[in-house]
Amino acid sequence: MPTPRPSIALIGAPSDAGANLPGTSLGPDALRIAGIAPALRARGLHAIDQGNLSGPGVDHHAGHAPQQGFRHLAEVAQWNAAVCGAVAEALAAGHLPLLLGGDHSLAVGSISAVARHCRQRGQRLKVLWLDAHADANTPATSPSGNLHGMPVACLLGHGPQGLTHLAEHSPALVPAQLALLGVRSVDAAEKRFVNALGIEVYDMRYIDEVGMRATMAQALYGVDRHTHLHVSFDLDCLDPTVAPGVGTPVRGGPTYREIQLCMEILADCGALGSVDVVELNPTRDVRNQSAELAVDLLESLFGKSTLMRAR
Ligand code: 6HN
Ligand code: MN
Ligand code: MN
Ligand code: MN
Repeated sequence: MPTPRPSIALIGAPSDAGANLPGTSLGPDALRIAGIAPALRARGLHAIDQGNLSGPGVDHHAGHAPQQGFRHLAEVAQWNAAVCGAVAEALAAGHLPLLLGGDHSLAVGSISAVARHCRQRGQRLKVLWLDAHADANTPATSPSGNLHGMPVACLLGHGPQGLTHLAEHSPALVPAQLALLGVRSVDAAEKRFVNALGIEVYDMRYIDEVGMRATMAQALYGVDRHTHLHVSFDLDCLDPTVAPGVGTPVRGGPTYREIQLCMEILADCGALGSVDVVELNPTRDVRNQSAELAVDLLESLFGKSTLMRAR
């Protein structure tokens, strides 16, 4: 018997408070213009667009230096509290939350809510972090003070109280619940942190050497249909030749076909429970192509297959 497919709650979080540049605040609407809700509905899914959350704006042009290692911490914490609340509500209503970012710091709020939900139900949780970066800086190591470079550390309990205790229990995650994929730009201290904590990393060298299929088999080892799989998809994971619309592009990412295969394999595992799509910066994009690509890849993540024959 096929498992019933939950309704998808689209939650817009138009913030750039954690980013290096202004512009990710335009991300949710660019994804809507690229047709995210109708694309999911065309797959027979029930997609409910809950509109945008509200939160404080920041003035990136003011050139504020980091304070105690952070830029815009109060604003980022406020956005994350709103995201955490909205994702928790969606999960409680039985929906599959799809967070439309916004910068990647917002994943602290969404994953804190997901982790609490799983903890309460005794459900196994796996978080797959698709990103060019490790996002594992702490205020002591961050070269920029930008909070989108710190969510992994915050989720593991290393960060400011306003981001480590969003859903009471801290740390939200233990390292074994997390795998990073697509990584190719890591700061020196960040690398030490990731290795010291023993976080699973499938970097681009690994993907080049073993291929996406074997990489995904490793990354999904132990994930079954009873697991809650959270996919935190930073669009800068993709090669900038296919997805230029991001604030921190890094060359040498997966090709269109490689990331599509990744999405198809994720769909096949049948464990998808929540998703973030973040770091889309329409001011850096070309004719909304990165938003359209994100929609295309989300269709694959939600089960659209390029297979000709049933397996
Ligand atoms: N992202 N490691 C750099 C920093 O400033 O900490 C870049 C972070 C980019 C974060 O793309 O979500
Ligand atoms: Mn400022
Ligand atoms: Mn990121
Ligand atoms: Mn990134």
